[in-house]
Amino acid sequence: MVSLVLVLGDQLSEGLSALKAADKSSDVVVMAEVRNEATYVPHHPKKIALIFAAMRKFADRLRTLGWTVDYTAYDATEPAASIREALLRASQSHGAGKMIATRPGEFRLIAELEEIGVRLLEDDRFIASHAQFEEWASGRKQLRMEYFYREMRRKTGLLMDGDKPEGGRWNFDHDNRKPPTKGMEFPERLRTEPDDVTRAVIDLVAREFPDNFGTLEPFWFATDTQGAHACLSDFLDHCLPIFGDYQDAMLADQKFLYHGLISFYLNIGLLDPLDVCRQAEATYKSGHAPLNAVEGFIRQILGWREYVRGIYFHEGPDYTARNGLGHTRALPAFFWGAPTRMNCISKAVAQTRDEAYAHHIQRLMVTGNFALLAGVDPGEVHEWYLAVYADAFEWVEAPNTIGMSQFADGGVVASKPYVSSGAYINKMSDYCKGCSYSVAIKTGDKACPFNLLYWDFLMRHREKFQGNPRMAQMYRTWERMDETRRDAVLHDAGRWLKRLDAGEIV
Ligand code: FAD
Ligand code: DLZ
Ligand code: SF4
Repeated sequence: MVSLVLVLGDQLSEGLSALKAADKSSDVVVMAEVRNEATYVPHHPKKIALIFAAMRKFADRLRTLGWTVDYTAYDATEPAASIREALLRASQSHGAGKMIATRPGEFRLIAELEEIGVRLLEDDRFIASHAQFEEWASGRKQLRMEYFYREMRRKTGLLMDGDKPEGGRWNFDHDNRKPPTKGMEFPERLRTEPDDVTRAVIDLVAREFPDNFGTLEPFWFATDTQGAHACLSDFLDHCLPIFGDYQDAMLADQKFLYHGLISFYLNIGLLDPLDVCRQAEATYKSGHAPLNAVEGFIRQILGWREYVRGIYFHEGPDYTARNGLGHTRALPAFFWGAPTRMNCISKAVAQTRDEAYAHHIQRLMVTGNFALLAGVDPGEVHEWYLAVYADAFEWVEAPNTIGMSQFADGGVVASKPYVSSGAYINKMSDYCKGCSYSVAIKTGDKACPFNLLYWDFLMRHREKFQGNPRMAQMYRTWERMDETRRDAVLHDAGRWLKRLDAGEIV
């Protein structure tokens, strides 16, 4: 009897476990562009276009490999409601018995498939299996990425010199994270011109999702494996050697700096994480890129990416609802492009709108830092990140947002909240130069809001954090401050937040 093999929009890998378990001579692959997936958050138009175009090309690729593919394109007048509906329809029309799929990266969809009896197979496109993560996590009080990463280095042998880390250290961040300097040169990044398939999808997305936040064109993403590999090679050749040095730098007119621009390809299955790490390691071995850069880059994938995936499944379906700091403020309208006088936010949001991309420090220390300092409801912050970035799928986005950025999981991912005043943003970027606030001013109307909110946050959560050894220094600094100054800071922070809540342009 025919079996159906579901392939989701972020499962576009020829080696997918569900495909490996099926028989191309008798089974039918089901792929569907559906309303529920396209609308569970208001995805950035570039993200929808990337996924639909890559799905269509992957379906064609499977056909050339001999598979029968039942593909439902997004029908403007009557889109299939859900993956479940598409599967049930296909099951009827093919008289299928069993349905199999690779386990989705989101609990919502796992439940939807389990309800209709789809057999779920492990997603083995990761370097660590669930069992390996659980084995590592078991019995540990704290699940810190750094220790997981070391274990992954040992397991894979990446950047290992026997049983020792290459270069004598596990982590070369000490040599990384420099502020931007004058005269830095940036390579032109490879952009992929849309072909006819992608062009048709762009037209569809423009028609069907006209009100979603985000600029659809120019559309520059690769939409197949070959194109994604070309982008990876371009990065390895031209950017990786300098990747580590300026990993945390931010520049208003340089959106990509030396970053990989590969998360969206990895997350939809066009690139394989272990292969990417091995290619990066080869650039070190050939002498093309230094160890600090290559180690830093490999850590992001072998360490952070694998770790957050482990955390999402380890913590369970209630993770996205956590709100450990009890934050309730509504997400300000400037996250959706309304005007703000804060140049750093304005630039990071504009870049997000235009590219469906922002690099890690923009996400963590600008938008994320602001939301945390201002006490925004982490559920709203989570939905925003899930919507606006082309690489956003819940398994990777939620631990980064709920955990690392908003500290809403009570410290599972981060040992202390990632908060900073304007000084950090000023050190790492050129945003403050063009801002109508002054980063050097600590109180009053001209004061950088990050300066005000930083202390306001620390005081609001004093009980929780003042005993944290990593935060003790901040509380000591506050204690040393003159009392009149302290009162002024808290007063001005309260006033600023009131203006924010009243909808004033702040
Ligand atoms: P590079 O800086 O070149 O890094 C190389 C690769 O390492 C990335 O492609 C990515 O696959 C991996 N990586 C780096 N950092 C992380 C991390 N913290 N977690 C997981 N993988 C990482 N990343 C996503 O892929 N999807 C998301 O939805 C997502 N949401 C985030 C939300 C917040 C609040 C924060 C702070 C970070 C988030 N990240 C997310 C992590 C990180 O910002 C992106 O992976 C990175 O910016 C992607 O750009 P790049 O390919 O140029 O990365
Ligand atoms: C993100 C997304 C979008 C926009 N559309 C589809 C779709 O129409 N069909 C599909 O199979 N997958 C889509 N996806 C990806 C899914 O939302 C993703 O598989 C789940 O969130 C699990 O990670
Ligand atoms: Fe952002 Fe403050 Fe700098 Fe303005 S002064 S860009 S608000 S950090």
